[in-house]
Amino acid sequence: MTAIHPTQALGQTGGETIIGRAGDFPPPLPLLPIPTARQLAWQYDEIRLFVHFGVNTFTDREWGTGEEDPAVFNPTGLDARQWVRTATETGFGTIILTAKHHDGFALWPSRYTDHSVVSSPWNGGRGDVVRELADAAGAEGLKVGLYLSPWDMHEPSYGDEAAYNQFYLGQLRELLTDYGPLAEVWFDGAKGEEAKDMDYDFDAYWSLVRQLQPGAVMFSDAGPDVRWIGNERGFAGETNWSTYDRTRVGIGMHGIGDYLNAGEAGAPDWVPGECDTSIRPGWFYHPDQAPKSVAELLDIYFKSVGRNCVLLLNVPPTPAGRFDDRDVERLRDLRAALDRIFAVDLATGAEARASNVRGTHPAFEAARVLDGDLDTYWAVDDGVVEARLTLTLPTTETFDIVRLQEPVHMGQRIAKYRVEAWLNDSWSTVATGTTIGHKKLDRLPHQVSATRVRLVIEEALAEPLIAEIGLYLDREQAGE
Ligand code: FUL
Repeated sequence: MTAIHPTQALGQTGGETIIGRAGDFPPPLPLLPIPTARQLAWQYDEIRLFVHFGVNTFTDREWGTGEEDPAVFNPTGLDARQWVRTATETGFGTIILTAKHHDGFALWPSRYTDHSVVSSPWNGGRGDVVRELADAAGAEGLKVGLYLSPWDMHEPSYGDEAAYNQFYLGQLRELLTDYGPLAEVWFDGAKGEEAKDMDYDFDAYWSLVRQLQPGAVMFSDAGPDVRWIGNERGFAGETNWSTYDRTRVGIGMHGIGDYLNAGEAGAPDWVPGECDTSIRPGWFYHPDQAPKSVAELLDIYFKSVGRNCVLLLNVPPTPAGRFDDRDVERLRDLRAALDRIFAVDLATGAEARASNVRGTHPAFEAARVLDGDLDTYWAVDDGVVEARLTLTLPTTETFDIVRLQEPVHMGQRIAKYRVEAWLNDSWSTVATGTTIGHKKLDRLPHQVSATRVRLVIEEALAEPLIAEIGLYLDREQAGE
C-alpha cells in the first residue's frame, strides 16, 4: 500500500487543527543521546529527599574521624516512619540514606566489619537503620536510595586497592540484595587531603549495581546516570544541558564545577544534573543550626527543578532519630507554597497556534503544549529550527512565572528562546533563556498582564519540540 502523506489525505494546507489518524504521521527522529527508562523515572520525580544520619549526628561533626566509638550511636526514638511520612506528605518520590558516610560506620549489620550498628547499644546491637527505612518506605510506596561512601576512614584495608575494593563491593552487594528495589545509588567523590592514595574500582561498582538493581540510577561527578551539579547550594546553571562528555570528568576531580553546572550542548552522554543541598547549613544535624526559610527553599527549587534538574534536599535526623519539628514544618510550608503557586495554570483554555506544525498534523499541533501530557508535544516540520507558538488566553491574565517543558524522551534540543507578551499593541520580551530541558521555570521580574503570550525559539540543536507551557501568578511574591 502506498503511504499517503496525511496533509494530502486530508486536503489540508493551513495551520488549522485538523482531524486525522494520528498514527499516519510518524514523530521526528529523536536527538541522541536520549534518556534511559531509569533516568526518565528519576527526572519525573523532580524532588528527592536526602537523609544524613550516623555517628556525626551524635558527635556534632560534619566529617567524622573513623575512630568514633560505635557506642556513641544510640538514637533513643528512631522513627523511619516519620521520615517516610514527612517525605510522602510533602511530595518527595524517593528517600536516600547515608548507609555509610566517610567515617566508615555502617548503619546496617554488615558482615564485613564490626564498625556498625552491631557494636552500638542501639536495640542491643540488633538494629538496622537501612532495614527500618526500607520497611517504612515500602509500606508507603516511597522509593529508596542509598549512599555508600567510597572514602572510608575506619576500614583498615583502605589504601590497599584490591583488598578495599573487595571490601567495598562486599558491602555494596549487601545493600543491593538485602533491602528490596533501589531507585538510586549515590557515589560521593569526597576524599580528605590526608586520605591514603588509592583508586576505587568504579567500573566494578557500577557493573554490580547494574547487575543487581537495573532500575537504580547511579550518581557521581561522572554519572554514569546522573551527575553532580558542581556545588552544594542546589543551584544548576541557567544553561543546563542534560548532556556532557564523560571522558572530560573524573570523580572528585578539581576544576570541573562549571562544566558540571552547565553540561555541554550536543555532547555524547545523557547524564542530567542532580542538585544536592541541605535544608540546614550542615548535612548532619547540629543543635545550633536552623532550617532555611521558605523563600530560600523556593529560590533553590526554582534554580534546581526550574533549571532542568532534580533537587535532592537533605533533612538531617536529630540524635533521637527523628526529623526536627522545625524542619518538618518548613517542608510543609514549602509544599504549601508550591501548591499555592502552581494551583492555577492561567494558560488553561488558551487557544494555541504555531508558526509551523509538523505535517500540519493534529498529533503535533500547538495545542499539545496545553494537554498536560509530557509524552505529547508540539513539533515542527523537518528542517525547521526557528519557530513561534502563540497562546491567546480566554481573558487578560496577570502572571509572573512561565513554565516550559521539552519532551526530553526525544532528547534535549532548545538552546535559546524568548517569551513575549502582547502589550500596548506590540510584542514585548518578558523572559529570555537558553536551555529548557524537562522543566524551565522563569520567574519574571515584574507581573505581566496580557491576553496573548508567545514563545519564540531562536536556536535549537534540532527541530524544537515543546511538551508543555504554563503561566502562573505567585500571589505572595505579588504581595497579595
Ligand atoms: C560530600 C560529603 O563530603 C558531605 O559530607 C556530604 O555527604 C555531601 C552530600 O557530599 O561530598
